[in-house]
Amino acid sequence: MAEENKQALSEVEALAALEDETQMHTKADDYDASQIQVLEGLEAVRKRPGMYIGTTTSQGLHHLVWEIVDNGIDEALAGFADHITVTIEKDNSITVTDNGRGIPVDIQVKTGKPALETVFTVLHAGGKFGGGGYKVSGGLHGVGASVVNALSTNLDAKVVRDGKVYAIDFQRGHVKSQMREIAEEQIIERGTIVHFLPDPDIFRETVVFDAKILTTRVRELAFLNKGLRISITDMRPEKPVSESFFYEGGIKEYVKYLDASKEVLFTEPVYVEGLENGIMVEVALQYTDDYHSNLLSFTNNIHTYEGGTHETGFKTALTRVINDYARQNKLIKNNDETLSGEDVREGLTAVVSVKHPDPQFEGQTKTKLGNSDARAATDRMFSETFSRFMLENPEVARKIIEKGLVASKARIAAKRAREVTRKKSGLEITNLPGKLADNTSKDPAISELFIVEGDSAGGSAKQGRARLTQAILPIRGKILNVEKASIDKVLANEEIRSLFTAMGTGFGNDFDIAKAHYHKLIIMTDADVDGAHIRTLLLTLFYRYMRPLVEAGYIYIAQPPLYQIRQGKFVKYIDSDEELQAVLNQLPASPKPSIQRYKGLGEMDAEQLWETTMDPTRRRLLRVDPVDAIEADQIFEMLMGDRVEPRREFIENNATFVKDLDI
Ligand code: TTJ
Repeated sequence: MAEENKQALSEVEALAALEDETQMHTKADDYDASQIQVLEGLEAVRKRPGMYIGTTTSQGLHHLVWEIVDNGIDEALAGFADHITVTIEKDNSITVTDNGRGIPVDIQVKTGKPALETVFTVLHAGGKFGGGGYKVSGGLHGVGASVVNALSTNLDAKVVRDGKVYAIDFQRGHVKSQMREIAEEQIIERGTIVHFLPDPDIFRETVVFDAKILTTRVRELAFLNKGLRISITDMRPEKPVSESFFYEGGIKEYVKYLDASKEVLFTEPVYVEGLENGIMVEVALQYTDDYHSNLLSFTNNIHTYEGGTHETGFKTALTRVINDYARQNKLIKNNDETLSGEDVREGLTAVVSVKHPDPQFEGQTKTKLGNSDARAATDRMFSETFSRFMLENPEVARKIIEKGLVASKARIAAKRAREVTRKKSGLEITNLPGKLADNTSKDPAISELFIVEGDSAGGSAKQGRARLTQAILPIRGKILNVEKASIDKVLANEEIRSLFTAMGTGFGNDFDIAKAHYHKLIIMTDADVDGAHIRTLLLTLFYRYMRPLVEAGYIYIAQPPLYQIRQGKFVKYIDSDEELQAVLNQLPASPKPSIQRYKGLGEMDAEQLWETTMDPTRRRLLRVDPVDAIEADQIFEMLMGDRVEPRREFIENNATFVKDLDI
């Protein structure tokens, strides 16, 4: 890896001078040498694509788009472009354009080639050349356009400048047609056009792009880069679908978007923007009547899931400014009442976005910012503006502090409740809930916990189960909606407590997935509206209080059948009316098949429940996808919150998703 970098860097150094160099001096030897290096580089990418783009699954496929788009964003951040387009073509190839200066087309001295070729044939060249400014393309995954080229069956690039169009074509990373001026019609006034078709030999799982994934990120990029227009078009449907995103207010509008279905504390989100030591900091925040907080942080447009210095700087400043103001205005009196970070973040929606010239990413997934100067810059700039905001808006300040005080009281009550529970359990290590029928194996990897709606189905499940691996926890009816309850209420709830205890993981901040007693948690509810509601309540609980379980993919949904058809010895379980019709059409007319419709799990006996829903060799479990956190947050708010209008809208707009959830 180090060797590779050195190699790439020497090419990059050559590129650094390119803006001044226009003359062509090609030495045959140099040309051959660099040509060999180039081929070695791109062959390495094709041999081990995972090393460069992480994975060759659908995720890696979509990654290619961002590698190209990031270059256009760099041009926009440098101030030379304000419009980027992304097009999914009919054949699942992608076209990306910007209206910037265009990749340089003149011949460079060191390589004897135009940069337009080098950018696509030399590893890392894309991310580094040009120098200076905030390069998103050099960030987390910025492996460059050459990697995309290596992993595409075909890639062609065009540069439009001074009324001329230059083109170059590649095939699996190799130049197919040298750069030349073409007489083609200009589809853009000026700028760069890159078009590529991912190689199905590399992306074996799929080469089909998901318009939703691309649109979500394109929208996010527009929020993160105010004033930049990004359009996306899907040419595949009969009638092409086009959307264009442009946010004058940037992340301030992002916060409004995130809170669209929520009750907010004040009309406009607070917005802070500043530059210190070359670090650009933007913060936007709003408070809602929620009980959790939704804090998103970004560095150079990369979502820093694991947080980092910018996030810490923001959090520290928020807690300090609010407490200082509260003390100065006698809203809190003594030190006992000091609001904790968690208290002041209850109901908070915030986006923190920094642009750093040299970001250091750390952590397990390299999504944690490590630069300590980002902490100082964010803290200073945010606290200055936010304390002024508090002074100028005393009504809002009072509301924020009152909300924090309520949160603080609830948290203290919850802590007491927890201490009492601990004492009660005494020396017993496992104080498992009485209703739980545990499995006999102590190996979590093979252990499954069924959460079963109703005592009657719970009884059948206990009888029918595989004792070694399957544990049963019956729950009665609707559990508490945690979306609308403070933490002390949640912890006081018996049903929820027994679930936490059975899982063994603890909850909230104390949550430890390593302690999970079961690696499969299977929700088994009736196939009706009530069952769907209970399932959503449970999913909300897992999402808000045991999120790592969701992210680890431990949560499953059982699928009990709707019908049983019987004809002589023939027995079949059926999931839908369509399937029922299809099977009936295939069966001989006599003897008349008998159809049983299951209204609920409770109607099945132990054996039927085992056969249809629990037997690992026959059941069809749905795994709950570790959904994108932002989207899930909004979906739960929408489905479980107070406001009806957004819920209706959501259901109308997401008919398929909702059908899956049966809501
Ligand atoms: C480099 O320095 C001289 C002026 O142009 C700079 C440049 O490279 N600009 C540039 C690159 N604009 N757009 C790109 C670009 C756009 C896409 C969509 C893809 C790629 C690989 C580069």
